[in-house]
Amino acid sequence: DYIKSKLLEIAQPKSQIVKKLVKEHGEKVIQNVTMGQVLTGMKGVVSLLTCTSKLDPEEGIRFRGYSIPELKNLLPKIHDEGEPLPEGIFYLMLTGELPTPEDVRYISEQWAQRAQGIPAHVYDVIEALPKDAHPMIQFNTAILAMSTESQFRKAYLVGMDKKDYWDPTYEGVMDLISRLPAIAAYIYRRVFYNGDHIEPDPSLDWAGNLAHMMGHDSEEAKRLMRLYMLIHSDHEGGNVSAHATHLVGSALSNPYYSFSAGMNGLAGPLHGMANQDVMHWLNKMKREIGCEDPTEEQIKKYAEETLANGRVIPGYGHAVLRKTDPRFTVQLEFANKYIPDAPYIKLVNKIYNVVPDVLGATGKVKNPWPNVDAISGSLLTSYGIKEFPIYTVLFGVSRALGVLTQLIWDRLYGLQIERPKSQNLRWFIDKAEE
Ligand code: NMX
Ligand code: MLT
Repeated sequence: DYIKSKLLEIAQPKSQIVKKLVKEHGEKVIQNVTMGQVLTGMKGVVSLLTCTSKLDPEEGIRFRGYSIPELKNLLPKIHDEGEPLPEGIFYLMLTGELPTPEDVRYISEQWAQRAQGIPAHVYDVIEALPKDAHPMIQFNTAILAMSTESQFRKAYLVGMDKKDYWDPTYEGVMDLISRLPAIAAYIYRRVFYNGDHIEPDPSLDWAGNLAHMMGHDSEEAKRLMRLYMLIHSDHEGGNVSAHATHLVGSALSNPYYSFSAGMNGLAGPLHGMANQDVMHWLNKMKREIGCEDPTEEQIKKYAEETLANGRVIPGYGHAVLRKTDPRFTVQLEFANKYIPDAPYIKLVNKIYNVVPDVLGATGKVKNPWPNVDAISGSLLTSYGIKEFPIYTVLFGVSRALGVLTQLIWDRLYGLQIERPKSQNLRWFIDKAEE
């Protein structure tokens, strides 16, 4: 595997730098941490080393320095008019370099081949769950069940030098990523299409194959899936799914355990499940107002009622971003280009005109602008993928690309177990009085 030798070459000097920083600058103070930060979710506390992507509050995400609009031009595509292949962003996050079309083809082939190795018991485990178990429960159970295949654990037991941990991690990550589309599609067809499953097409790319196995075989649906998989892939290291994956991985838990931890976090309504909740919020609004096309005035009133009832407006706000999420914008541009008249997209636009002011009027919401989830479900629905409970699973398939490349880098850097200090309430009260 030429990617492995390339990776080692790139990583060796970097891991030396990490060691040197710890040894020679370990005592350097890099930040003051306030009590408020600790008691409100550690926002802004620099406490992680992440190389795959970085989030600017105003500009949004950059993957290894490249913004989403830049990547739309720079990453290889199947069709000139199409969307970049997620294989390309995986390569970029892993190596820090832009891939050639050959690199992308190589990864596509690797994943198609590795995807054939899903053990039979994984499907048995899914089948043992009730059909109405949320797809995220089924997805995560399948991920854990796949950890019987972990090469990391086997190599660890044989007795492996620490400097080689990254190698079986890489193998596990490649296997796991390759298999997620088949697992997600299996759950989708099981829950929503009476278990009428569709075989993979190994000639297709990773995201195209996912759309195909879900039964959405048009070129348009595949194009949307490529975009979806690209933009959800990473959001620097501190978001719940990335941080949980990293934390559990720091105990040298294998990639399956680590990713499963991340997916448990993604299933929370303040994180990845918000994409499903947006659709519930929208549809409840239409039902309560009693029409398919509510006016901006009606939407405003409904949004105000949501807040008055002590609920959040899903799809809006962010812990880091302070402007409209570029992942929202790129989806809106896609929708305006291909399906400008879709009723859900019109509704998304109206909500965008109204909700920021409603949230701004509270005086407490730090970011009143839409995030990635404010539109992704409406876009999927408009392309015929109407089953909302699968949306967070799709987010999870994509998120694997970022959090698992970072897991490989955690091992390449030789990072230690994560173990921050906690204190009880007395300690904080005493600090306040000091
Ligand atoms: N609707 C209503 N209230 C909100 C919203 C919102 N969309 N966003 C923030 N607030 C409230 C928040 O609950 C908090 O209230 P309180 O002081 O009573 O606890 C207050 O505003 C200050 O919160 P912030 O500092 O602005 O936001 P925080 O960093 O704590 O949370 C989110 C960030 C994303 C969790 C929050 O904006 C939210 O709950 N949004 C809705 C859910 C959502 O869309 N999540 C998806 C995020 C993206 N993703 O895919 O992961
Ligand atoms: C994400 O994509 O992880 C979300 O926007 C949440 C975050 O960045 O905190």
